[in-house]
Amino acid sequence: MRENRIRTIWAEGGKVLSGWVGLPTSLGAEIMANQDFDAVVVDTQHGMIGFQVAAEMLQAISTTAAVPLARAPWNDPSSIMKLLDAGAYGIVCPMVNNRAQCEAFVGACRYAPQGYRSFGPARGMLYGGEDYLEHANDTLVTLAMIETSEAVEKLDEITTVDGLDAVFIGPADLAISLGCAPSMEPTEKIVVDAIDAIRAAAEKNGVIAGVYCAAGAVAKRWFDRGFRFVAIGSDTRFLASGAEAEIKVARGG
Ligand code: 3PY
Ligand code: MG
Repeated sequence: MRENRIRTIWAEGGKVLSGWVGLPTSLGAEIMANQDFDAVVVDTQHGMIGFQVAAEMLQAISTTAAVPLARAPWNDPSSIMKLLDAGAYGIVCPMVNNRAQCEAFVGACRYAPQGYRSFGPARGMLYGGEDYLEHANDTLVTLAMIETSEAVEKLDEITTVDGLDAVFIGPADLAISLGCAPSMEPTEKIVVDAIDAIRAAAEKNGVIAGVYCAAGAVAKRWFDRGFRFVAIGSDTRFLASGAEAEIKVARGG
């Protein structure tokens, strides 16, 4: 089976920088994947993306060295399994709040006996290879989003679930859940402390700590603080900020 570069980078002690796409376009996904990202996440939760377009976007990302990942719309086995069948090499799962939810998520990504994924990896096998069934459980990566106060209270039970590779912080939902305004780089002590606790629990229990952010400078700060999977969002923001910057220059402002 084709290697999952994310696993290789982690095994070497390295850091994974991921892109994040929410616009429903395979060409857009291909453009992002041709930049120097290690991976690109197709966001089917908040992106304007249905399943068919998501599958085409995964195909587009697969023409590059970036690892194709997807965020599921919810912790729902049917959408998780369809995204894996479409060739996602890992799943980011929103709102994983306790052990039972984490086990349900990880189990949906693994074939028996480790999980309960149903077999039919139509595109997964094209991308991964003929021996997909033998190696998928050890190749695909699972990233559980920690973005509620309940999840912060239950960090130990979540981060000790067998087969979980990483936790991934959604800073906006986490801030809201802790009574603060949503932010891509929260500064309130209660949220900063929660983020530190998530990273510490991940490290203690041998899973990778990841976080979403909206700027390269913030991504660098997270890497410096020990996070080993950072996603910079997103295609929509890059499009708007690129246009805004050029317009400002053109208008002499
Ligand atoms: C959050 O910040 O809540 C996210 O889910 C990032 O996409
Ligand atoms: Mg969120």
